[in-house]
Amino acid sequence: MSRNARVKRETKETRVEVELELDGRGATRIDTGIKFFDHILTAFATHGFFDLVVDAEGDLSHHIIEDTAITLGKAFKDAIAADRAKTVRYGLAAVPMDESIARCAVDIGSISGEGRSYTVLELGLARERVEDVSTEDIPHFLDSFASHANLTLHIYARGGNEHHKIEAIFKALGIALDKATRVEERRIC
Ligand SMILES: [Mn+2]
Repeated sequence: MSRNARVKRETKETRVEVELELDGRGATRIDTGIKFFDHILTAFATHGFFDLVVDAEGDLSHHIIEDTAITLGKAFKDAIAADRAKTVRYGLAAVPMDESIARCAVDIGSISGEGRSYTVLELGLARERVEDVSTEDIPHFLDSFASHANLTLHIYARGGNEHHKIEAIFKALGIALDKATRVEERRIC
């Protein structure tokens, strides 16, 4: 069973290439030109034990983040759809980072089906910017990712430091997706 995907997406605004191996070791090569975005994508892949290559460039950071979400979502959909029959389906994670905590629940049950996804986000983000990322691009990334991967995603976060909160969100997402995509031999239907 080979669960990987390679997706390229090119528009007038951006060019994004994603290579994803679900059964990886958390090896990453990520370059979007946006330092904090690279940091949280690396945390996502490292803690989800995905091998992940992301190569992205574009005109504006909003476009790069949005189009990376779309491309990564499609890569997940393709990689999981290759063999979903025995996956666990649900994944949960709660990740603390000092004073912050992020809780994430995912359902990949409809990932190989038709266009059914749902996103619920209560992130409590207050500041306008974190490092070199506009805070509003974080929920936008998560929503775009979930809808293009066709998954149901709930994320709830609280804390006092926005960097900690967002980093915990991406780690929790990686861990929850790792659990949901794990193969369970006991499953017979
Ligand atoms: Mn950090």
